[in-house]
Amino acid sequence: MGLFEERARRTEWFLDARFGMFIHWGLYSIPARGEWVKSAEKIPTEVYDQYFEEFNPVRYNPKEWAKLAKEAGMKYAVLTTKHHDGFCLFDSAYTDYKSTNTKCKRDLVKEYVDAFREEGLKVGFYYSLLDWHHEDYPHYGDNQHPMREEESFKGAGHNWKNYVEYFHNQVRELLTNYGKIDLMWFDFSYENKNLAGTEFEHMSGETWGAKKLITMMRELQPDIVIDNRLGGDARKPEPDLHAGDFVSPECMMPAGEAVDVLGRSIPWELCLTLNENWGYAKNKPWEYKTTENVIHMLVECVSKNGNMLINVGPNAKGEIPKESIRILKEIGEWMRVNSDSIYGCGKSELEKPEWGRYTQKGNILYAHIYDRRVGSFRLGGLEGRIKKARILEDGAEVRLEKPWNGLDYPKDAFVQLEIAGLYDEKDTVLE
Ligand code: JFZ
Repeated sequence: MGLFEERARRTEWFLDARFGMFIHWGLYSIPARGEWVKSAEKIPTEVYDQYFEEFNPVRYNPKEWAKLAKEAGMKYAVLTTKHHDGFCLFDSAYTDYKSTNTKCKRDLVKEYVDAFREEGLKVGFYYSLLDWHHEDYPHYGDNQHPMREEESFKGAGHNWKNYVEYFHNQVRELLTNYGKIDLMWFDFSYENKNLAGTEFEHMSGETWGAKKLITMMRELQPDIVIDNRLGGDARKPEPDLHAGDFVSPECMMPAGEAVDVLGRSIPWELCLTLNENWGYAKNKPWEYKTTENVIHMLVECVSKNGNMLINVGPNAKGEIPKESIRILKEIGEWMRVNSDSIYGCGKSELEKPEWGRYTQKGNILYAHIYDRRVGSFRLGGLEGRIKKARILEDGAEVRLEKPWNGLDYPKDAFVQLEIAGLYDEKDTVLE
């Protein structure tokens, strides 16, 4: 099997799932100004260490997180096992900078894995390639580290090989000690100019020892789905070994589906904050996105063959913010009656309509109607092809008017159209 086919096989559940929970949690939940706070405010290590001394999430109960994710209709989750600050939420043998050495003494990753598994959700790990704590990670003159005045990468005397070995070892731990792991989310590759501005550091691909890393990972967890932030080209007909199984657009909605150079669809996932912060931040209620907005973005992703990962940033006590809980529960209410138009669905063969979005699964076309029209509702390009039309939420019949194929519909109704005559029985594969 070629790498393209292997990717397709591995990502089958992922494409079916469409919707997951991202969890950014770590020491930075204490200052509550986002996960970049150490770098953004140039906080010296000794000062940041006070959060390590203090960390004690007494109300951490991942079973509640898992229940919430499930209630929202999410099918998988991704937790920051280590973010850029280097703090590990798991009991690693390779560092002291870990949750089991804080007041709480708990392996937070283990409890997360057990809780989400129990709810039947797929389990993923986020792991930061950057590490502002490890002494061999180059703390050079870029915006990745608080000590911007420090020496450049090449001159600094950091033992890069040590760091690579360290993080490979940690990935091995993560993929050995916690049972089956469904997804790995590395973050991130970049190009960096040294202080003198004379050289570029390619913090990507083989700089991370990517091929060796991936080979090890595939041995430990043959089915694991991996993101594309190790670098590598996912768009080649035969994608790079370290290109990953899905692409992760830069926190923005792509214009259309992701395709390789041959025009074949590539799995992708949009990650999204509810409040402009990944790590916990004290947000005002009005800084949150609206539920409707988030649902529309989920639909938009699916209408472009993509997934959506919604972020929550639990606080220092281990609780997901109330506003996030409210939004996720409201999404759950919508999903309870409309998830048929999300799971296993993808891009429709029809153009984006002016009144909303289409998603499609086989010969069922889901019309996500956002705008009320004047008079009856006109569908373009479907004349004579609709066998029947139903409201997805309650199964109610929607009257079809000819010759216009106009529909009477309530605003925000989701009309399930079954299209007749498009495919014959044998030919159900969409292109
Ligand atoms: C990264 C992290 O720096 C951030 O803290 C958060 O974890 C987010 C999910 O991932 O942020 C990025 C990384 C890469 C890009 C954008 C944001 N990018 O490729 O443009």
